[in-house]
Amino acid sequence: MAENLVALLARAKLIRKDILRMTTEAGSGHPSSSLSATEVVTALYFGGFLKIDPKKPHDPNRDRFILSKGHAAPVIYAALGQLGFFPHEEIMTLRKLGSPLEGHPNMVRLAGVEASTGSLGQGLSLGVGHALAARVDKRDYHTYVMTGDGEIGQGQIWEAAATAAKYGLDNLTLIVDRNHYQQTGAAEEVLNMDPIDGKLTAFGWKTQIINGNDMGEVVTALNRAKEVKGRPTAIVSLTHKGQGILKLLAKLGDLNFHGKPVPLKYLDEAIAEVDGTELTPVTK
Ligand SMILES: Cc1ncc(C[n+]2csc(CCOP(=O)(O)OP(=O)(O)O)c2C)c(N)n1
Ligand SMILES: [Mg+2]
Repeated sequence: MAENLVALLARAKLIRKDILRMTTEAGSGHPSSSLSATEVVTALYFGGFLKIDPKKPHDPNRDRFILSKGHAAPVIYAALGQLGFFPHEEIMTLRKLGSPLEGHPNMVRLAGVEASTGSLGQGLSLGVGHALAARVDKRDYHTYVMTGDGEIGQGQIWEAAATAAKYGLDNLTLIVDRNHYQQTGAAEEVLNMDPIDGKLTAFGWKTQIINGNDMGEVVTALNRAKEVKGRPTAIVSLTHKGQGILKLLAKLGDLNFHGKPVPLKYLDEAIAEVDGTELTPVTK
């Protein structure tokens, strides 16, 4: 059942806290990349957009979400765990030997994961494949793909973008998580892909630019995306890497915080920031 806006905002907090706890427990992983994507992932999984059923994870009619920026796996593990695709407490096994919650999503090990990603640049091609398959099989499922803003420097993204436009894949939606950073620094300094919406428009896509950390804007954009006919649609989702714990990241002096878990001694502070509550000062 689709959650309303108030419930989605509360859900996003639960997702963020799961992301923080599981990566700190693992001692590795990519919380900041997961936190920027939280509103979009929350809206997709809990806002009534993805028609999926944890009891029938391989239903041929299910909608697909492909996390092309696979290093943000904790955000989908949090969503899948909260939906009951696996026992929720297993999120704490992230990256442990034998756990199906691998550092990058593995579709063979975990039901609900649509694609094994992590080698950046491949997810949009996989999405084009699913969208074309839907047409061939006469099924009306929708395929969503999320890439990073650094990731779109990969050439394969643009082969897929051209192919999606060629076939007029209106059952495909790309979300670019425009958090302004990639692994080694500012995304536009490593390889400037601006204007992202202009490039996609030139390739034949319908585009929207939104504040991707505003749940209301995300829900509106996803609704609009479903209405587009005759061409694929993209949402350039302007976000903050580490959204939810930006005060802590500023204090730690690293607003990218790429591939770093929050150290255990800061975990309570991070969770309090997500909750919007102040930690009770420790009195001596
Ligand atoms: C093909 C490939 N090259 C390099 C990497 C290493 N790598 C992992 S995350 C990352 C940065 C990705 O940045 P972005 O797409 O902006 O995602 P963000 O973490 O900012 O959400 C890189 C280069 C990779 N996973 N795959
Ligand atoms: Mg980025």
